[in-house]
Amino acid sequence: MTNNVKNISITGAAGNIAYSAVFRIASGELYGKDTKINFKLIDISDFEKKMFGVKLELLDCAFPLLNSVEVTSDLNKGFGDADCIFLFGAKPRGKGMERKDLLESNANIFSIQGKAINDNANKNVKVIVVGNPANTNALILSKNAKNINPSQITSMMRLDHDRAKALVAEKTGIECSNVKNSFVWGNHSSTQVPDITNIINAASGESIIVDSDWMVNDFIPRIQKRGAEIISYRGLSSAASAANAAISHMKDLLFGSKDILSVGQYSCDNKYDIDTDLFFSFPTNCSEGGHLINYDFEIKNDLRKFIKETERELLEERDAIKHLL
Ligand code: NAX
Repeated sequence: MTNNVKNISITGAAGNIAYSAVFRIASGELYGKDTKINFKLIDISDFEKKMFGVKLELLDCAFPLLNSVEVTSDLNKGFGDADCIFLFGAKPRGKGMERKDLLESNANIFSIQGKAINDNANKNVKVIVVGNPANTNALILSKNAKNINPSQITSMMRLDHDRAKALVAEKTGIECSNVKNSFVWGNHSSTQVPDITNIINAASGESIIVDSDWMVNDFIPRIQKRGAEIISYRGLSSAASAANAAISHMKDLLFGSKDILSVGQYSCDNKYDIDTDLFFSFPTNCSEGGHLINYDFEIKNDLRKFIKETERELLEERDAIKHLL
């Protein structure tokens, strides 16, 4: 049996996305069938009992690769020696809560978590921020994890990316896996800009020409509001698809991918005239080892004005929490 062991920390471990993710990770979907896993499940102390239930279910699966499961609300323990971290936990918007209050309470959570990751995680740790507002939470986290290179911290845009690909596949009849060079710019919010002006059919190598009316009037708003559409049918927000996206995102960061991906990342040296101190989604390719390479796509069809709008929203979010940076 294998001697490889990885430590995986997960916040929001009593929540819905975590419940869809942990069993898949424990079965070997992230690190493969040759690596054992130590899980550290983290949530607030009120939910330790619920996390304990998740631990029991994990044990009941008798996964050959699952080495240990620890349940904790102590961040120093929870992030100890972590090789990779999924940050699903976040405070939801409560009744009567202003957007600014939501930003601020999450900023507090992510500044504390940033320090704990900095002090306790493996120095090569990879971190994905999923809890909303994911991009601004990632910025706060990064500012507080002073010894961790910002490129090791990313925010999740993969669900938006996969949604866009799937909708193009449905519209054109081309298999999903053959839709290439589709990606999403900006914030994980309703201002995000899904961009399908460069797509190709990998089977034929030919460009896929989409109707620009459909793109602007149907496709872009549908992707921007897809989260709300799911809630309107399920009564709950996306969980299994979000877990799937988080696992795919982390796997690509760990092992590399030749595809163009959408990754929320520190904008410090971007080529697109976006403010250089944000977490922003760019079209990206990951080398093995997770080095992020921004691609030089031309911005077409007036998408520039939408991209400026999503940047403006991120600047406003940053302004609202600037005292915590
Ligand atoms: P749930 O409400 O089911 O679970 C959230 C969990 O986080 C709860 O158990 C809560 O106790 C925990 N939590 C809160 N504060 C914490 C803290 N300080 N430390 C540790 N845990 C803490 O939400 P779920 O459906 O799992 O969604 C999790 C987050 O993902 C939400 O913020 C949601 O908005 C966000 N999403 C982000 C997506 C993205 O693409 N970036 C898509 C899916 C999802 O909407």
